[in-house]
Parts: sequence; structure tokens; C-alpha cells
Amino acid sequence: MKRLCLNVNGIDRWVVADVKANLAEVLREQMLLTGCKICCEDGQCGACTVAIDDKPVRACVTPMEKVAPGARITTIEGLGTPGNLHPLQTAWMAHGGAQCGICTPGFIMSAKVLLDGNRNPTREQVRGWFNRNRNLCRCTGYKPLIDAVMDAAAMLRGEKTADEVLAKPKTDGSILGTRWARPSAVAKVTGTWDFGGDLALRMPEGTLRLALVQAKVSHALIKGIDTAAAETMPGVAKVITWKDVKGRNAITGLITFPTNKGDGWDRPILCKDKIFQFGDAIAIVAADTVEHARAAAAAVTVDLDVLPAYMSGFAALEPDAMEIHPGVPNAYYEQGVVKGPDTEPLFASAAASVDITTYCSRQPHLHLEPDCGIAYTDDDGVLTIQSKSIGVHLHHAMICPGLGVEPAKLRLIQNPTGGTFGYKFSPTMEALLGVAALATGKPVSLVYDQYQNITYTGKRSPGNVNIRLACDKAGKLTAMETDWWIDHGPYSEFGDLLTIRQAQFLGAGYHLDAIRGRGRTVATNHAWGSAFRAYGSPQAFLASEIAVDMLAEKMGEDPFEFRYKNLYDETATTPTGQKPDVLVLRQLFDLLRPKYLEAKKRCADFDVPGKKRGVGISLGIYGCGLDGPDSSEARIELTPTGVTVYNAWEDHGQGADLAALTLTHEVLRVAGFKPEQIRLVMNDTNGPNSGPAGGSRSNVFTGNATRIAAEMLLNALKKSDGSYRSYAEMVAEKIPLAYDGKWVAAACTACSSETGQGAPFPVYMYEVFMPEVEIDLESGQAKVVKFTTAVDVGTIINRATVDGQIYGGLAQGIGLALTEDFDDLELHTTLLDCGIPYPKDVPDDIEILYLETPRPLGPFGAAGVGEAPLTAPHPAILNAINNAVGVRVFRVPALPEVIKMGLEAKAGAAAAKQHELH
Ligand code: MCN
Ligand code: FES
Ligand code: FES
Repeated sequence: MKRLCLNVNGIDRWVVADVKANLAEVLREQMLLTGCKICCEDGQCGACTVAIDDKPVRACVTPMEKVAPGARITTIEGLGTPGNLHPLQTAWMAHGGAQCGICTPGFIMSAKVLLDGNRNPTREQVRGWFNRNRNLCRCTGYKPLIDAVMDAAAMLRGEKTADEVLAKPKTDGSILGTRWARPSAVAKVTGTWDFGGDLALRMPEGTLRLALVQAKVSHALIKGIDTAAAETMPGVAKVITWKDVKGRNAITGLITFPTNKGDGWDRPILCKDKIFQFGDAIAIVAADTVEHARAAAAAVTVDLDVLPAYMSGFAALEPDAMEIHPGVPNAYYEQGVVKGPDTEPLFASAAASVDITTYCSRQPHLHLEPDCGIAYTDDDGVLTIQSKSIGVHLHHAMICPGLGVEPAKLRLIQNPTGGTFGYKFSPTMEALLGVAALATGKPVSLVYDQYQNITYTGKRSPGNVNIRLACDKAGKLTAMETDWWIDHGPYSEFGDLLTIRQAQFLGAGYHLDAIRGRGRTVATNHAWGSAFRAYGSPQAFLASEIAVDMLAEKMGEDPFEFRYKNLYDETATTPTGQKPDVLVLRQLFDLLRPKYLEAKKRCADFDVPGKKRGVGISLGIYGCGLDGPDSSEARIELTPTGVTVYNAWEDHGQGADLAALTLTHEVLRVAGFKPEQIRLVMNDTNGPNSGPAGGSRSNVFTGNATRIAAEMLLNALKKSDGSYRSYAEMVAEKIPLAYDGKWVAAACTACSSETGQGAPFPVYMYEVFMPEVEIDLESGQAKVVKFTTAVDVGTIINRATVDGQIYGGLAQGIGLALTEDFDDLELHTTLLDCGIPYPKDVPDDIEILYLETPRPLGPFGAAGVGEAPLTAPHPAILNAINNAVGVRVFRVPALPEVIKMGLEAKAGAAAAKQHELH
């Protein structure tokens, strides 16, 4: 222990600290300065950055023994207050720099030190600074953050004011389509937005801290669990195993298709007989401190009979592979596609065809905030679980029978959430928290470290796709045949839905009348498949967008123009036989064409020894909604000071709060309501069931439900003379104050599992991708140097939000294409080793070209946007690699060694040819 005086945020404060503790722990746990966030605890992410004596310091890797007495420490809490923001905080709000907000305090502190030393940095310098100081952001793609620093610098130089930087309503008072800042922005930029880890620290005395006993192998039979030693260890209140679970001890996957060969009850809450994957939870230790809980968890011994582990679809499909869930074949769901005439004669008569197989990786989500949650039984006897859930009502249904509580006695609430990118479409620790709160009768908290977060949450399911594509002599696509499997890990939840996505998106965007295909969902012992942004489409577009490119090449045509003549037209239907909601692809290509011609010339003219540049194209489409008939509910209530909006538009960081506010305001502004009169109560199973915030559905579904509730209120407010009633008049006339809005995708139908035909989505998003990529011929390293994209997501509800979604999605696409993977359980265990892009890995030069075609069924004409940018950036990057150096890569990530091998093979082939000629 050491007693020292630190100058924290301008005030001398004495602290007695363990010299081995790190500064982040002392700031957070002893001084309750929770604006200092902890995500990696390894110096990799910069979330914990504070300033010490005018230097940016990562507090998680700064032991107290290295902190000098009297050190001047500035944390985000010392920078500005909600009423008196620092220019960086204002600029962050203006540029939508805080999406989820978990990285925000660290970035702002880092930027503060930079600007203290240099009031006029270049964009390059800002990016270099963030890169050097290891500031990571998974949401924004970095560009909005650089924009924010440039504006803050201008404010500090006196060239701009806060008023000029922040968005204002339009002249008619509307904020629709503006860059209006989100309601949560002030809390996020001041470090006062409490994430789950912060809430865990603020739980009442007596809260038990949990640690898991987890499997260290991927497949095994459990012969015994010995908890005796752990139970007597210091601080331990209880060691919980399957015996303590009151209900069915399984999470139900709510399987969608009757043709699924499993029953959807394959995921245990606490393993009883079998381990299905690395990390599976076997027991929970509840203790007075996290340290005590972890120490006792390490003392639990598990007797195992280790089985062969099937770590890929290839392995699990081998004829002699054992059934991972005995009684259910490893390939447990099959999906067919039968559209239009027989494909065989069309292949026989084709002018050209291609036949390729692509493999899309187990991309890790790499959300920065590790999974976390709290649970307690409230004063009404309701088990309440607060977590990062992005589907509180969905998860309620999935975990309730497993816990063995009455539905009315279970409540789920979403905590402020530091990014999910879809992994929280699956329940993660909710049931574990619930079991522990019930078994101990005490409030509990569980916060994963980044290792657990990476190794024991769902991942993108790898997809192996064989595609054959044919065209006639005019270069018109005539037929497509596909065969695929999805490695969904051991748990079947939503695996059938993911498999059907291939039927929906393989070949999407093109007029293709004849399609045959078949795919299957495969159980393996690698990480369970959870939703990941663009869910299912990256696997599909990787195959079809490379195949189209190769077919163009075979026909000797430009890949841009070859695509153009095959795009959806008036008579085309989607691969599932649905009429597209709008025809916008030709216009998007028209917008992009001049840029494409410039890029082609730029790349051809690029002349730097040892390097080559190329440009690639792909298109991406995604539907808004859960397949088939989907719906959402919202409620709006008039209050004496304005209105309160109730819905469950869970916020990953995409801006649900701002969207709910903007859509409500757009309806009610005619009655004189201002944005600041709208209060939001969201994301609680005690409120309306809006469905999960996945499938880019919320803007369309919950947006419409919210709009309808607001319109119902507006109707009630309206007097016969056209003016509007006040709150007092409504009460006096006994007119109801609260209105329930509901929106249903009434014209949608689910796709058949035999033919894949149906009308699954009411609204679609469209995007065309055009990266320029530089290849280092020596190392094979590929780098995206510029990215241009043309996007149509309908009417834009908030411009900063939509820009931010696209920049962030493209950055994840660059990661998917070139660096990210979760395959090797020993290697891929940190953000860095999983290949997360740092600021230098994402180009500053990103240009978005918008088309805003109003969608007939969208609120005010809007579609969704969240998933569009991650549908198909990666095949465009792979096509650009081919354009640069003539090397085709068929799997992601396209690591330098893969490209280098291609270069060497090409050089070898060229040399052999030369040799033949001589
Ligand atoms: N929006 C808009 N104008 C449009 C379309 C959408 O302003 N024409 C806005 C919406 O109001 C909303 C946002 O864009 O604020 C995304 O809307 P939508 O596409 O409907 O998606 P959801 O609200 O359902 O959010 C989920 C979606 C998905 S599925 C994933 S995964 C995802 C994503 O959004 N994960 C994210 N974006 C993310 N962004 C962040 N920062 N973090 C995540 O984990
Ligand atoms: Fe400190 Fe990541 S660098 S938490
Ligand atoms: Fe940067 Fe979410 S806003 S990680």
C-alpha cells in the first residue's frame, strides 16, 4: 500500500492504493471516476486514456508504483461539464463521434493532449497520433473523429464557434435529415454515460460478484464437477452448478422451420453432461469480490472425457464425424432454392461460365465493451436482468423456461451498451445472471474480461459457398447454381435463418431468372454462430460478387459495365422471387461511373516501384426486417411538459435514441412540440414489444410504430378548427393521453425451405462499393487507400448517423477482407490479434454518394442502414486486389502471405511460359 497525493482534475486528493493496482482501477473503483473506461486491460484500445502531466497515458497498463506523487492527472470528468463543454466535446457531439460512446472519453483525452501541443494539426497528424496512442474505435470508421478534432482545433483557434459547429433545426423547425446530436451525446462526451461495468461498481452493498468456471476444451463428456474446495475459499457465498437451476436449464433457440432436425433446446445454461465448445459455462462462483470469485472458480475441478473436436464445417461433415448433439445429424437444416426454368440446359448453351468456391471467415465482432450485466430480484419479487441485450423481449422468451420463472416474474432491461454489432442478438450471460441471482437470493454482477469476451461470445458463422454462374454471348446472366454450408457452431439458435440468407442474397442485385441451389446448417465445436451485422449476406456476396467479376473477365468486358447491364430492371425479381421495393441500382451505378473511370485511370497511372494499385467493384443489398411477417409496437403519452415515448428500440450505438426522438418530433412539431420536450423510456420488457434491434429493422419497423403512435396522439390533440389541444384541455375533455402504435409487414411472407421463394422483407437497402487498394509486391500486404461508395437507404433521418453507420461498416469490411479472424483459439484472443483495424488501417479518403429514393413502406420514406455497408465491401476489395496484381483470392481474410503466394505462383507461371517460348 502507498499513500500519495495526486492532483486529479485540478484538485489535490490523497489516495491509499495498492502499488500493484493499475491507475484505471484506482480511478474507477476508489475515486469513482468511471469516465475512464476499461475494455482490454492490455494497452490495446485506449479506452482508459487519461492525461498525466500533459501526456496521454493508458491507465490500465500504468501501475500505481509508476505514478509519481503530485502527478497532474486529467480525466474526462475534468475536461468540461454538460453546461460548459470543451470544444472537443462539442465537436464530438456535432460529428456523431460518440456512437456507442465507450471509446469516447479515451479519444477525447488523447485528442486534448494533442491539441494542447498543436492547435493546428493536419488530418494525417491527428490520425497518426490516435494510431500511436492506440485509440481504437469499432463504430465510427475514424473519419468522424478526425473531423471532430479538426473542428475542435478551429474552435480553439477562435475560427469557429460551438453554435456554428452544432446542427440546428431547419427553418420549419424540423430536425429530420439534419445532423442533430443524439440525446445521449452529452453524457457520452462527458464520461457520465454509465455502461454495464460502471453500473456494476455502483451496485448496493452485499452485491455478489460472479466468476465462471469455463471449459478449456472444445468437446467432452462431463464425468464429474467437484466444487468442494472452492466452496470453502475466502469470500465465497455459493458455487452454482446445473443442480441449482430451477427450470429446464437450456436456452431455447425458438427454431423457425419445422424442417429443422433439432428441437432448438440444444444450448445448456450450465453444462451438465457435455461440453460443446471452448468456454462453455460449467459453474458460477458467487463471492464478495471479483478476485475471490475468480480464485475460487479456478479451484473447481471438472472431470472430463475429451472427445474429438470438430472445428469446422469440413470436419463436422466428414462421414465418420460423430453427432455433436446425439440423435441430431450435424447437418441439421437444409435449404433449397428453385427459381424459374431448369438451369442445366442454360449452362450447356452458355457463352461462358465460372465455377468457384469461396470461404467467408468466422469474423469476430470486436465490440470494445466486454460483455457484462447485473441481476437482482426487485421489491415486487420480479427477477430483473440488466445486460447488453439488443432484444429484451426476444431474450425473455428464450431464457424464461430455462430459468424456471413465470414470464410475469422476469424483466429484462438493456444497459447503455458499448457496441454489439449483432452478437447480442443472442442471449449471452443473461441466463447465468438470472440463475445466480435466484440461487443466492442476492444482487449479482458479472463482467467478462476481453479474453472471455472474445472467446465466449458468438461469432459470424463461416460460410463455404460453391457457385456456378453462366451468361449468354451478349453477356447477360442466364443461370446460377449454388451449394453451400454454414458452420454455425454447436448451438442452433437462428442457424436456419442464417442459412436461408444465402438463398436470399446469392446473386441478389441481378436479373437472374433461373436459379437452383441447396445449402445446409452444420453444427461444429467452434464458436456458436450469432448474428453479425449484415448477417448472412457477406458469405453470399463474397461468392456471387467474385463470380460476376470473373465472368466479366472471361467475356472480356469491364466488370462495372458487365454488372450494369445485368442489374435489376422492371421485370426482374430478387433471388426469392420478390419484386424489388424500388429500382435504384442503375442510378447508383450511374452516380458512381465518373468516379470509377477516374479511379481506373488513377490506378493504371500509379507508378511507385514495388507497389501496384487496383480498383474493385461489388454491389450489396440487405433487407430490413426479420423474415416474413414481422411487427413492432411503441407507445406515446402526453405529459404536462411534452410527451414520453416508450419503445424497445435497443441501442447498440447506432442512435436509437435520436431516431425515436426525431421521428416523434417530425410528426408532432406541427402541434408546437420541440425536441427537448420529448422524453424517452426505452428497452425494458415492461414497455412495448418492438422486437429486437437486428436485421436493420428498427428504423422501418419501430420507426413506423413510433410514427403511428405519434400520429394517433396528434389526431387526438387536433381540434375541429385545426388548432391543437393543450395538456390541460385533453385532461378536461377526458381524452386519452397515451396511444399504442403498431406496424406490421403485412405483405411479407416467409421463404419456403424447399424453394427459397417468398417475399421476406418489406424494404431493402442498396449499396455499391468501390475501394482502391495498394499491394506491396514484396510482402503481399494489401491496403485500402481510398473508398468510394454509392448508397440508397431512402430518406435520411439523421445525416450524421447514416454517415457514421457507413464509415463504421466500411471499416469493418476492410477488417473482414484483410485482417480479422477468430479461428485459432490460442492466437485469436485479443483485439489486436483478431486483426481489428486501427486508425492507420482505414483510409481518411472515404466518399459517400447518396441517392435518397423514398421507400413506400418506410417512415417518411426511410429504409434502414446499419447493415448495408458490411454486405459486400470485402469482395470489392478482393476484386481490387485482382485488378491490381492479377491474383484471385477466394477466402477472407486475404492475409499478406496468401496474396504473396498468389504473386509467386503468377511469377512462376510466367517464368514457365517464358521458358516454354524459348
Ligand atoms: N437511419 C437513418 N436514416 C435511414 C436509415 C437509418 O437515420 N434512412 C438511422 C436509424 O434511425 C438508426 C440507424 O440509422 O439510428 C440504424 O438504423 P437501422 O438500420 O434501422 O438499424 P437498427 O436501429 O435496427 O440497428 C441495428 C443495426 C444492426 S442490425 C447492427 S448489427 C448494428 C447497427 O445497426 N450494430 C451496431 N449499427 C451499429 N452501430 C454501432 N455503433 N454499434 C453497433 O453495435
Ligand atoms: Fe486500457 Fe484498453 S488500453 S482498457
Ligand atoms: Fe467508438 Fe463505439 S463509438 S467504439
